Amino acid sequence: MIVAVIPALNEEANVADVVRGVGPHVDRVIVSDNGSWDATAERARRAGAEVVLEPQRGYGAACLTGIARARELDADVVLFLDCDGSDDPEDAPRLLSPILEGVADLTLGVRTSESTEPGAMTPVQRFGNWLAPRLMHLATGARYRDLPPFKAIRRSSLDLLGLADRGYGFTVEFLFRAHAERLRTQEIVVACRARSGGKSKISGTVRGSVRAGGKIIAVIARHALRSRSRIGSGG
Ligand SMILES: Nc1nc2c(ncn2[C@@H]2O[C@H](COP(=O)(O)OP(=O)(O)OP(=O)(O)O)[C@@H](O)[C@H]2O)c(=O)[nH]1
Ligand SMILES: [Mg+2]
Repeated sequence: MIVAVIPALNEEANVADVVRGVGPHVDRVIVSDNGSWDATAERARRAGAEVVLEPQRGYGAACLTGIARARELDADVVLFLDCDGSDDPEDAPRLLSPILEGVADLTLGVRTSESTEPGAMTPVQRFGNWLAPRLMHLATGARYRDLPPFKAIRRSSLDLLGLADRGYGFTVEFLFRAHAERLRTQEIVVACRARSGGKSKISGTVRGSVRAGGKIIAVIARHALRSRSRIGSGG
């Protein structure tokens, strides 16, 4: 069974389109509602999703609660995408097929400058998405091109990762753990569109960018120290 997990915080303007867009490509759609105070949950249900509630704020917290539900449903493959309309659900089959064909455990939707709609990312966001993979490479040798919200993973591989970051460090932890577990990974270029409605929570505000950037750098530094100490101890 293929389950889509969509973290959502106040995405009433976008959730129905995202759910309806991805629905035909998966067996179940889970919207992980991060305590929205708008009509996100109701619109998600009406569009055909199952809604799980994660009252504690945080991108990672919302993703982890969605993962827990996917496990209960005994998903074989989990597809993650954002709820702001920036990921194009029509790219889902290209992310899913290497996993379904058995040639990859993880597929990452990479946003390149050519595949990104003008204005879809702020300069700060572009810089962050350029810098973070470079720091990650320096820290542990992991090579990635992006910090992708749109990705698919085999359930058995996801279970190996032991993910726990409840905030903006979620994606970085995901990638580091995938590298450590030597998952067969494919990076696949996907579209990045402008948020289709509603308000930006991270990159659109200075406070959000600083908080997310700081958290991402802290998680990278933690993994760098861990990988040094492993080298130092010969393991
Ligand atoms: N920022 C943020 N997003 C959350 C949270 N919980 C769930 N989300 C969802 O996570 C996804 C990514 O958040 P976005 O606000 O789009 O973050 P972004 O793509 O970095 O930046 P913008 O699109 O410019 O806001 C969206 O679907 C949000 O609704 C949370 O606590 N904080
Ligand atoms: Mg976004």
